[in-house]
Amino acid sequence: KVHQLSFEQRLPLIRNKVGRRLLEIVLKKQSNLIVAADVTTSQELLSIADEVGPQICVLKTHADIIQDWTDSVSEQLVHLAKLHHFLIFEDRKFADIGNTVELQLTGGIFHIAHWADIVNAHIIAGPGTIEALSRSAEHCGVLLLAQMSSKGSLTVPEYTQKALEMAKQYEDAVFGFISLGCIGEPNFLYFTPGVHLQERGDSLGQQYTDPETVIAVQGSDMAIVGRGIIQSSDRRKAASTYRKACWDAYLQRLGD
Ligand code: 5FU
Repeated sequence: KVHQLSFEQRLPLIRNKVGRRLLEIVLKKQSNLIVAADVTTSQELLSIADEVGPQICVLKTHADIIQDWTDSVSEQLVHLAKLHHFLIFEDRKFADIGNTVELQLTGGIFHIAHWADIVNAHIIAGPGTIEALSRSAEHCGVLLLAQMSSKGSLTVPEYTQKALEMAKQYEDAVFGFISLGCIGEPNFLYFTPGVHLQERGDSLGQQYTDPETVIAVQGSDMAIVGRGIIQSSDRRKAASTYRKACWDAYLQRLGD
């Protein structure tokens, strides 16, 4: 199932306001590129945010791999997000019972709910996980993991279908999915990791697809690129190349 509605046409169909804000940014910057800033120091994280910021709609973080995380890091990140007009997606993949998720979201040393615009969750523990996210992070948008890019992933079609059903029950909070392409209706957005222009995979089960296949053929909306950009010697240039490849693939899908 591949949607040919434009982002302009889908914007009013999206119930969650972070999802709508994201599409406004996507349209304004002509960018459906998300960079996964998987580095281990706050200095690297902030310099990547500054370098690729103008090219992206979302910066995806894993706060728990930053060795020197403090509240000041999130403050500086939020500042850069405002400066370059992107949203921040903490890829924490919440997966526990609602009560624990609430504590993980607000407590610890990361205080994710204070600075993340987008968070995500596995559906393995049932709707309590999403209930907790929608209650304790009402200004956040939520993505559900419906499929994963890694080899041997257990997200069989029935599981993916369950993710869709759960999203429909929490449409005020959930505005999209982590999936390999379009798996449902146009009132949700589809985010795909495992995107690379050169590589086919890594030694730990990651599987890569190119932007054109992911967006134009498989019908995904947003491409998530980590090492394809992060490991480049010129990150600005790499981000600009990927932005264009992802946007052209979106235009190609509309034109098909
Ligand atoms: F949910 C998923 C998934 O199924 N595959 C992923 O690769 C998330 N990811 C994340 O996307 C992963 O945690 C990395 O942050 C990023 C991919 O990075 P890469 O360097 O482009 O492989």
